[in-house]
Amino acid sequence: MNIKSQFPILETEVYGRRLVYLDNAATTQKPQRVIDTLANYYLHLNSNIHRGAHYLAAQATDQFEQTRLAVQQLINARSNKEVVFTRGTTESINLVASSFGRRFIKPGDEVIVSGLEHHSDIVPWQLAGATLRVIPFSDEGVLDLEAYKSLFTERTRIVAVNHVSNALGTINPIKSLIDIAHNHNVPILIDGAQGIGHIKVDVQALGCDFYCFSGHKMYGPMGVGVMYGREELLEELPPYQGGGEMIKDVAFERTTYNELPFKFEAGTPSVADVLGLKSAIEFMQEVGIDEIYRREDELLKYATERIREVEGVRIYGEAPHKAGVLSFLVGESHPYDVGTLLDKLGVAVRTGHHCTQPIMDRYGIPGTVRASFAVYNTREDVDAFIAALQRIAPMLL
Ligand code: C6P
Repeated sequence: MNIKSQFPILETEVYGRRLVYLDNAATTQKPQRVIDTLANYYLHLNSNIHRGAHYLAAQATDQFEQTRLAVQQLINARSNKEVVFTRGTTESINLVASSFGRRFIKPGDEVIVSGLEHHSDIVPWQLAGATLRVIPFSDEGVLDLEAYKSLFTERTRIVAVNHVSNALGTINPIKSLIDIAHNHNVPILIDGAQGIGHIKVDVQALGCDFYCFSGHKMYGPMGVGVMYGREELLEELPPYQGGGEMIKDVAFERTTYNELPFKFEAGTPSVADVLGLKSAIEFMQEVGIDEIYRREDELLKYATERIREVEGVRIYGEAPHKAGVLSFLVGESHPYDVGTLLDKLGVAVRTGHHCTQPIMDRYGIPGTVRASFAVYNTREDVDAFIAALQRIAPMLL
């Protein structure tokens, strides 16, 4: 199967060179079928869902709910009531932190997060009024599980950790993290933004209470994400936002709420993007999630080996179990300079703190240059990236 040819944007030329797109942890590109689904929606289906008594509304509603079933199947959720559509991981975590927080977090209560979290799995818990207790990590980027066990107190209300670090690439041992939390009778949220597009996720086998992710990091559109929550817990939580769709009856004296998952889906959703997510899931399943992992793992190993040939390069994140993220610096140069020069040679990477300032503080650096892989990347992409780096590194040392 030719995977790359399904992504029209990868034919783009930048500064007269073939684009080498290695910024996949920021967002993946979209296959033609996802683009077609978006166009088809606005050409033939556009209508508001769950409300209209007309043909278009019925069709759009049906496809919207079919996507919920596709997500349920993808992550092996027990029920489709456990799949809540949001705008992305950020909104999914804010939903849980706000709603869970209102129900369970009092001033002085604690939330355990890891030192590897993205800001969107730190700030929402601070907004919820929690005191954060932080799982430390080693120089290689591996979480300290013994230290984790010692962080639980009688005030711990929830644990929130990511599946894969967007800055270092560490694949965290989430099954162990989940089991340890449950041994302490504490629920756990997994930020799956960098997990779901690369690794098989089975929420029942994992036993996690919440799993959050974004469509745009798994070949789907921007503007759609998922908050998976265990049904019993979701039943206990108050709604996040108020408005249309999330209610059963509204009166000025008292309002009752809709059943799951609609209780958490106030207002008109991004219907086209949700439908696009279904096409993205179909793409992933056609390639096979294990095959996606295998290809990216091979590329990561190849790129890691090759980048060591470049003088002055220091890698950040050398955990034994890593996803396709390669963070590095060149000598004492600023990551932004490296990124800008790579861009001029047609290579797209991300530079900066990657919304993980505590990680950068841990290493005492302002940021890194980050190359990140997706299933359509090839060894030729890695070769072009390394050749570009070989060219610019001597200018920066
Ligand atoms: N990381 C990156 O370049 P949103 O923006 O809501 O789709 O995802 C937020 C988010 C949450 N958790 C993790 C682990 C993430 O990596 C991200 C997004 C992008 O690394 C943009 S900062």
